[in-house]
Amino acid sequence: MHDPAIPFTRFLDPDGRPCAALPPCADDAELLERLYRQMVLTRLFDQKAVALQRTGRIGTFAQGLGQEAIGVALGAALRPDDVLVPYYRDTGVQLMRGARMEEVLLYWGGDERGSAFADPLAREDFPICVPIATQALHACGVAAAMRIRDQHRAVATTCGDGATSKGDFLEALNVAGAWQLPVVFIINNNQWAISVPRSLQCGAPTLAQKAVGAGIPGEQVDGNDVLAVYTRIQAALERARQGKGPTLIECLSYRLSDHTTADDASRYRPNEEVSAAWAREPIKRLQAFLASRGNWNEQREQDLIEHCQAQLQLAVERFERIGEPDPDQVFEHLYQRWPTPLAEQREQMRERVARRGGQAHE
Ligand SMILES: Cc1ncc(C[n+]2csc(CCOP(=O)(O)OP(=O)(O)O)c2C)c(N)n1
Ligand SMILES: [Mg+2]
Repeated sequence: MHDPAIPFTRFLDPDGRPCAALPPCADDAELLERLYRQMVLTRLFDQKAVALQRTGRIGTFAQGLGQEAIGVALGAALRPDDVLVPYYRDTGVQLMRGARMEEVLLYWGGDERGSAFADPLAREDFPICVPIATQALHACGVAAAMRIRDQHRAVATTCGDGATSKGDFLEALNVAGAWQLPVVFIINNNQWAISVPRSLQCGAPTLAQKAVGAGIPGEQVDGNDVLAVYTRIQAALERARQGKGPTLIECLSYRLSDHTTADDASRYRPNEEVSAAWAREPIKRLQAFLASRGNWNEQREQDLIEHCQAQLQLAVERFERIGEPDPDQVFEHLYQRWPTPLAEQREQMRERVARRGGQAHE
């Protein structure tokens, strides 16, 4: 839904045809190709991750099927020294920030090492946040630190439509507005919060207008139009870096997949709604636009898919070669001063591990 007081941006219609005056980035063929390639890689990564979950090699996984434009646009708009504070449906942007595919798989395999990004670019980014909306406040903390240090950097934080109903989200908007923090809130409105539809989530026509009460500009973009998402996020990040304050951007998209691999959306979601949403998905849209300008064809598509599959295969092999974590790690980074009962538990665990010949699992 829209609201006359809330700006809405879309440049490409669902068939990839321009429906408004195009922004300068539409002529940047290199950028558009990069966005396209990353969206395809994200989608293929998702497919691979689901296959790994189905064969018991990783745990629960949250796909971003249909929402690839949001993460990829954000990844392209962020500068190396900005900070990303993501939620769990953010593989697209994480990969662009330098998180390695095997790290993302490690994380979803329940291994903390997946959040210790090796790439220096991603090192200051936060790990995936599963507790709904709490990351919005962490993002404000980071943004406040940047302000205090007088740095010209920005923080981007993401969340779902459901997360906007949480107190944490509203408190974060409030403090961001009160302190004029360099933070950009990006809502991935995929229309569902597990089985709760957007229509039941909130009485306001848009989620973007929640910004108004906090004194923050709020706007909507077509989250399936990567040009719109990129243009508006880039402007908001630049505003934040220049000390002009926070922005809230609601990206309208659709969750084409189940909520996670632990969900079966066919139990609560009409098939017709899902098929209608497929007609608006972001990859086909950018592909059609690129093709209309002579910048994409069937051969390039096939080459890209083969290239991505080969990259994925190598990442899975690296992931499977990584040994088990040191069991001691479950006790680390929890307390500044070590509590005695935990010391006993750690000793007991070490003895058991030693009895099993160094294997944490039997
Ligand atoms: C504090 C908290 N409460 C409940 C949950 C369980 N939970 C996981 S995902 C989810 C729905 C979130 O929906 P939305 O914010 O729209 O994000 P989406 O998954 O659709 O991207 C809920 C309630 C949780 N992870 N954390
Ligand atoms: Mg949602």
